[in-house]
Amino acid sequence: MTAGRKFRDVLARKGLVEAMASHSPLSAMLAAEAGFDAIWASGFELSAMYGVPDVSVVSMTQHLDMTRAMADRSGLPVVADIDTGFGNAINVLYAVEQYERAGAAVIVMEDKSFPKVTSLIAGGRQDMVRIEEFQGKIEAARAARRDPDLVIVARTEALIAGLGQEEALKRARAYEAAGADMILVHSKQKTPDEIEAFVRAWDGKAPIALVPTAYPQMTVARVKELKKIGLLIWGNHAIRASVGAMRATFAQIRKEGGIHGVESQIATVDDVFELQGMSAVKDNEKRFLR
Ligand code: SPV
Ligand code: MG
Repeated sequence: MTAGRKFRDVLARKGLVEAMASHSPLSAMLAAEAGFDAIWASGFELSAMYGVPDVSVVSMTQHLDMTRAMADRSGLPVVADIDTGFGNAINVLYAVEQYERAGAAVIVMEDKSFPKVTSLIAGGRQDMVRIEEFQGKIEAARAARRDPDLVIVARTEALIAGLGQEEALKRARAYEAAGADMILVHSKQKTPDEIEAFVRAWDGKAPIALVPTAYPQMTVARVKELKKIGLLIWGNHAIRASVGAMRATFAQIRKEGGIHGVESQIATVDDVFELQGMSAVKDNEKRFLR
């Protein structure tokens, strides 16, 4: 079964796919262990992992390699955040071919111009491409997929750019007309109002994807009440959890002059061995090493 088919099956069965952000194969494995349906191969998380801003600095190759490794290790469908598609429609043709081969189930492409600026930053430059240009990019994505089940998500940044609901709806309708399977609408409002108004006004057939980072009051239960949502992305909680945990641990070791105090608070070495599959290594040593 292809990755895209697997994603579509979960969507059909559950009505809502819940994806957790990841920046590494290990974080993707932990998301799978926690019971999420899919992995969000977040550009923000990977950029942060490299210690650089999410402004098209991380290359397609870096993100693609991580997508492949996360799909391989987690076994979950991966929702690949390909930002602007790394250029124009010609770049999109190449990118989609590569991401499908890397095992991505879903491709999310946003209607900002390359190089992009991260969406949630206060006062960020949020330059958009023309609607017709983005329709060409969606058509290129559709033309490049070999598997008809690979899900193409068009993400509009109209609300992020402050262009308002009418522009967001106009773009979403145009992107659905160009063949997008799903529409992601992003907002940085501190409450769900803006997004809920959009969802109520949405008159298309395509399900909506949300990333409620800025408006954490949006729970799974509330999303289900909205009916039209097909994909819920917890956008950056793997990297933020890591930053918090590492900071606290490092500070405590410095303060206490040793590692004795943190011992009971962090994962055991055996726990990490288990994640790495060391028990299988031991079994295989018995079987094959002579
Ligand atoms: C990401 O996680 O890379 C996203 C979501 O695109 S956001 O950072 O909120 O734009
Ligand atoms: Mg992103």
